[in-house]
Amino acid sequence: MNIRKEDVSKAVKKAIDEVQIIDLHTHIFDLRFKDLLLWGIDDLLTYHYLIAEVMRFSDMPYDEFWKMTKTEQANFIWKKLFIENSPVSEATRGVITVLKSVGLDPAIRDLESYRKFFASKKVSEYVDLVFKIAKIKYVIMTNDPFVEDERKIWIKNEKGDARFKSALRIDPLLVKWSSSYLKLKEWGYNVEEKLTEKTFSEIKRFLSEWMDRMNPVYMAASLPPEFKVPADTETALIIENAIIPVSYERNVPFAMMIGAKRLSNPQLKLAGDSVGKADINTIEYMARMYPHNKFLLTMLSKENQHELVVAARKFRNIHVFGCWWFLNNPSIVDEITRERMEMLGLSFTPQHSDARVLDQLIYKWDHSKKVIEKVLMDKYSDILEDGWTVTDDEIKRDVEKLFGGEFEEFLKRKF
Ligand code: FIX
Ligand code: ZN
Repeated sequence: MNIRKEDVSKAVKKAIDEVQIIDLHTHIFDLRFKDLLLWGIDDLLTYHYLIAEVMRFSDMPYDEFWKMTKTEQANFIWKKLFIENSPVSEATRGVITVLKSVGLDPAIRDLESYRKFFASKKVSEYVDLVFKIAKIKYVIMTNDPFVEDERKIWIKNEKGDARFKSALRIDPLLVKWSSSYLKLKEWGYNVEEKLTEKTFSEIKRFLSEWMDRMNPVYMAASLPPEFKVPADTETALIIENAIIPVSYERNVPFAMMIGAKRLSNPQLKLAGDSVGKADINTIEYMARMYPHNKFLLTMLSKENQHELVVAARKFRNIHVFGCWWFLNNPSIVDEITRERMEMLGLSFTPQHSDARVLDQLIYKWDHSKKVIEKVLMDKYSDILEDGWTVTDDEIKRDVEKLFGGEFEEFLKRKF
């Protein structure tokens, strides 16, 4: 039934409330990976976003911070960011949203009682609870075969949890070839540092074998602002001679996450990465040169967003996803989502969570959904104003596309 103009907000809210989300990019793991799955209050508080924030309120030497245990770090962060200051940043607000959503009272501000709550939970039940609260259909993990703790679990070939799909992460191949080739050699691949035809074909064999093992939804790499293809660099040569052909042959898209400036402040370790503007020409070159390949794309710099959307308009083999990392703040998600919808309609995925801690699925989706809801309401209102009509089913269809449906369609397409 057609929706009246005054009921559109209610209908959008309902559809967004009910949608089962496909989370395209996370750093969480299923239970096979044991301690690699982070969850609970201490992991929430020691999230690297909060480590970067807490150091701004302190002159503690970095080393001293890193020497503390996880509990001590969490105590320090709680005191500084939640007690001595109000938690108004997006990442601190996230902790409050999680506490409330799992039934705890943020107003009591009692870290020890929160700890008791999490200590009483069984992780398997907690996974179910978080998926239920956040309304997640499935998440896509980040799976790097160069990480020993992960690799040894994949080698066992145990059956996983269908709600956790994999993504074959290949940063080491692309950005650290001078050490990664030694690992490949150790694992029995006949490669040398010099990028010969034989080496490319062995890299392809490596990728294919890991695809057989992981059945990944896509291959992915996080790339620096200087990322450039074509170029006479190891990164560009490996992409054009190994990644692109395997990606095509296996119909597994290549996800490029571009603009991460690693270890800008090395003292902050994982929290020390920064952002830089990248060159959109590389993306257009790849989409144009390899029209039968599929690319998933997200860029970290706000300054790249407009040109990325334009590139996606020109090349249907690009699927834009997520407001990544420093962009995952309500004001920026609002602006970028409007920009994308105005130029791409519903042919993009507005958000992924990038959750590193299981519980973050709750807040990252809660906050993003509120923003996407507003954008969508405005867009429907504009067309209804001009005489268009929409039904509940159409709104539901559109919302499902934005929260993973269109991504799945993109995966099915063959260009
Ligand atoms: O490269 C990536 O996948 C980044 O998203 C992360 O490594 C980053 O540290 C992060 O957590 C961003 O949200
Ligand atoms: Zn990530």
